[in-house]
This record gives sequence, structure tokens and C-alpha cells, in this order.
Amino acid sequence: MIAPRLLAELHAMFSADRVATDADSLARYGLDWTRYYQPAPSAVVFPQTVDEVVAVVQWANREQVALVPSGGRTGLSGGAVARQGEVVVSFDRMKAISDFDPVARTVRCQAGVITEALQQFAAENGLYYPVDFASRGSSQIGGNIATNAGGIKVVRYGMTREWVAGLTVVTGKGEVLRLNNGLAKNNTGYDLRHLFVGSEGTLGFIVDATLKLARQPAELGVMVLAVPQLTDIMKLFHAFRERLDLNAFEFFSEKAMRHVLARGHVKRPFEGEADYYVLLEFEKLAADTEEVALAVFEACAEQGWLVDGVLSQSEQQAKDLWRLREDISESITPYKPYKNDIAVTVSRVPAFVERLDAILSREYPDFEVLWYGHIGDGNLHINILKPDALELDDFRRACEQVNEHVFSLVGEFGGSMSAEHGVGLLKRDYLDVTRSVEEIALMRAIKAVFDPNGVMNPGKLL
Ligand code: 2HG
Ligand code: ZN
Repeated sequence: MIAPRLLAELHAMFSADRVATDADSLARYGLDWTRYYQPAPSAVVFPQTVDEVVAVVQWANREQVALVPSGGRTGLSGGAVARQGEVVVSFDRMKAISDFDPVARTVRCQAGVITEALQQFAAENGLYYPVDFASRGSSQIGGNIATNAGGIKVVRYGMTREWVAGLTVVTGKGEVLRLNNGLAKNNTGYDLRHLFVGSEGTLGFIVDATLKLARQPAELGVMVLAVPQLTDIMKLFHAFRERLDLNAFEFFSEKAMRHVLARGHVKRPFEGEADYYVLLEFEKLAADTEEVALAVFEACAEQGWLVDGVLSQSEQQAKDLWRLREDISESITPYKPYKNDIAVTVSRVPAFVERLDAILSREYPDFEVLWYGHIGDGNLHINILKPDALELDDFRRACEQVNEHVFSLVGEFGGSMSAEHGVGLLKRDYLDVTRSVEEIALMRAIKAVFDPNGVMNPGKLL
């Protein structure tokens, strides 16, 4: 635990209600949604200004204390976990939205702004913040940027990186950098802003960001399609993308959907059953967009690529269809699932799934393997449920072997060992599946420049 002298210094820096050391806060702020680790931070502090962030970083350098940046803690790779007496720096008290510029279509957010609050702010001003995912109600902008969050609309709008027009950061040395100043054009050498996007808190703290906003989309149509053959999903992707502006192209297996249906809050979308389902969303930009969508549907059905489907007839129905996909992760949490998040080139997805399925069903016939994810981005979420009969420790040991299979196949396919969930603690030892020895050495060297004393989120990513 933290020495009384150090704790007294934190109290001198922050008002009493902004330093927490009670067991509840330590347990809550020491953990993210990765249910793998035991939280054990020594304190949580809640800065309200950039100067306070600078002060805590300078103090950490002086006293050699490790700091863990903390946003909404919805990550799935342990990037925000504190388990070794670190001081957690939470952005819960930095939630201001300011400097809205309707002409430049940008807005400034402090790190602690909740994703959904930004989406609402944009909508109230006739615009749109398109980075979206199921944890929108808890995740924070600073964390989204630090992890380059992806989600369900990447196929149309890209990842968080695309939307960052400027950043204020405090480096691991305590310097304040204002990066890119919201500019659309700024060719003046290395773009340090982009080093911080996806840096997982290892270079410094993101304290605020100037984010771009998009025009509000027209009315959206959502389709769910039943698809017997995985290879045909790629044909559907090609066919629908040729005729429509797709905002999302997701997939999930029948096995995965059953866990959502078991909760009883949504119904099976239609009678036809298949091993896989596609959920696609498109923007109704023209009067005949729906007819075009239905014509593509008919043509694909004639080819035998799909056996049933539905097109949303109301906003409520569209939302319910989305539940089938978005609620999978939460529905299976009680089964303490093994999780992996990987990417391969989109055209190689069927071959990858087929190969991995063959290995898993041969080696682990008792494991329930669930597939879902952002298939239009080549991004697959592999979840394996813990069988009742297996103790958690034994299951986790078996899953380490599963990791070996998954990552060796990812390597063979030239894919990424983490598509959108980041590296954190969970995947740190597998970074070389996707990054070369030379790249990793350069990453370490960059970290040493920004954080020479190694106070920023030690043990994560590298
Ligand atoms: C999703 O797309 C999230 O639902 C979570 O990224 C994925 O739980 C998972 O494996
Ligand atoms: Zn995802």
C-alpha cells in the first residue's frame, strides 16, 4: 500500500473528495471489463484541470509511482487494470464539452466525456458522431482515443483515429502538448497526435480532444439475413455494397444469437434458421433505396446465398434487430468466456474461420465456440464458453493453448492479433504475432522519449 507521506502529498494536491482509498473505489477503479485480474491500486485521484494532471505526473516521476489512466473502464484487454499498487488517475471529473464550431464541424471534449453524451450533443446540433459501440453509455472519449476504439460503423466511418482533429496531452515527463489544434491540414512533420491514438496510456494522458463531426445520416434501414454458408457472406457483402451506402455489415452465428434470445427481451427475427446471420445497415439516401435493397435481397436469395431475412419497418424494429448483435457480449458474460478479437483481410475471413473451427472442434470437442463481429472489417470476435464441468483455472489453462492455435493461424494469415480491443495486459506477450522485432524495438524507444521514467501504465502493451 501507499506510504502515508505519499498519500499526504496526494491530499495536498487534490481536495479531500478527489482522493479515494476506500476498498470499494479501489476495487471499482482498479478493474475494467476484462474479468481476468485482481484489482489492487493504492489510490484513485480525480483531477479537474490540466495543471492537476501535470502535478500528479511530476509527483509520480519524483517519487517513482506508477500511474494508470482510467476512463469508462469498458476495455477487454486489461489496459486500465491496476493490480500492483499503482495510483489510478480517473477522468470522471473532466466532462466538459466546449468550443463547438458548426462551420469546421468540430467540438472539444475533455477526456471524461461519455461517448453517448458526445453523440447526443452532436445530434442536438444537427450533426453526428459516428464512432459507436455497445458500451457507448459508459466509455469515455479519452479512453476511446487511447485505444483507437472501433465498433459497429467502422465499415463506413473508420475508427476513432479518423475523428481526432486535435489533442491536448500531458506526456509521461509532465509536458503539456497541444497537438494539431483542430486543423484539417497541417503537414509539418511527424504527427504526434497519431502516436497518442491507440497508445493505451503508455506515453501520457489525453486530457482533451477536438473531434470532427459528420452530417447526420438520412433515415437508416436495417436488414438481418439468414446465411447457411460462411463463404456466401462475402458474396452478400460484395452485392449489397455495390448498390447501397452500407453503415454496418456485421455477422453472428445461430449459437451466439440463441444466448441473446434466451434473455427474452427480443424475438427471433423470422422463422428461417441458418448457421450464420448478417446484420447490415444502410442509409436511405434516395426515395427508392428500400426498393434497391429488396431487389438485391431477391437476387441473392435466387443465388441461394440467403434463406430468409427481414428489413426494418420502423425505428423500433431496427433497434430490436441491432439488439440481436449488440447484446451477444453481455448475454454470455455469465459463462466466463474466453475472448479473442482478431482481424484478417476481409476476403480471407471464411478460410480463417473454417481453419480455426476445424482445429477447435478436433482439439476441444466439448467447448461451445461462438463467432460474431464486424465481418465487413475482417474483424472477428471469437468467444468460447466455460463448460460447467470444468473448473475456471483448468478452463483458463486450456484457453492458453487455444491462444497458441489462434495466434499461429493469425500469423499465417498475416492478420492482426488485436483488431479493436487493444493489447493491454492480456495480449502483451503476443505482440510479435503482428509486429516485427524491429517495430517493437522502435515502439519501446518512442515510449522512452515520452515517458523516460516508465510511470505511465507500466506493463501494458509493451
Ligand atoms: C462487440 O463487438 C464488442 O460486441 C465485444 O467488441 C466483443 O465481447 C466480445 O468479444
Ligand atoms: Zn466489437
